[in-house]
Amino acid sequence: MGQLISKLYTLVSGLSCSVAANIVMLGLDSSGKTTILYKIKLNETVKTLPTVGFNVETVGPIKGISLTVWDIGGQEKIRRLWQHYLKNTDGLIYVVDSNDKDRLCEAREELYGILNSANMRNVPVVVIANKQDMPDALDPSIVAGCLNLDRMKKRKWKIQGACAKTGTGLFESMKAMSELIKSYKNESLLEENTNQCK
Ligand SMILES: Nc1nc2c(ncn2[C@@H]2O[C@H](COP(=O)(O)OP(=O)(O)OP(=O)(O)O)[C@@H](O)[C@H]2O)c(=O)[nH]1
Ligand SMILES: [Mg+2]
Repeated sequence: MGQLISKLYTLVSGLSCSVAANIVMLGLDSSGKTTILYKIKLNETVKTLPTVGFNVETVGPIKGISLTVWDIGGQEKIRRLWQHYLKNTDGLIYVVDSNDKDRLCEAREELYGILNSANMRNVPVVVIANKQDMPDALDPSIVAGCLNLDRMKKRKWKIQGACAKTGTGLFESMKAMSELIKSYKNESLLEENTNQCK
């Protein structure tokens, strides 16, 4: 009997319980979204083609949250489709090419276009200032300034510098996303999920 209880205890304590979250990853074409997705999923630097449609992978759990990340193609002609992916979103990862100074205004306009959607109310944002390996890449704080992130008073956000090719800054970005989601979820929802695991 004692042995059985001990085995059950080992089994139960070995089980991990995580909350699931839906993350949409958007940004202009060629900002590095697909490279990021497969670097975090496979730890590989994949050769990409412009995404027509989407890729989706689940990563984690990170800080107790399993993140299902939807990487949507960012070419101009297919950006109008972004709206279709915003339902039931728990977090937005917005990827910016820190080296593409000519298109920062465009990146900002597209960001606020998404955030104005009713589906994005109460959704936290992690901006990844990607391609920090490029010699002329703008510092994340400058990218934050160009995107007017400081003016987002009601929304929780974070900016993280990264290089998708090496993976630098990607774990930190995902961790920030999990932490922001956690702080948004109300206590009762988290408790409900935790109780289901007990
Ligand atoms: N130097 C450098 N190049 C990168 C980095 N991340 C991505 N790239 C390159 O940028 C190009 C575009 O990357 P993708 O991941 O396909 O970009 P995307 O945002 O998915 O583009 P769409 O699917 O068209 O929206 C590829 O040549 C990548 O190798 C980075 O951190 N540094
Ligand atoms: Mg892509």
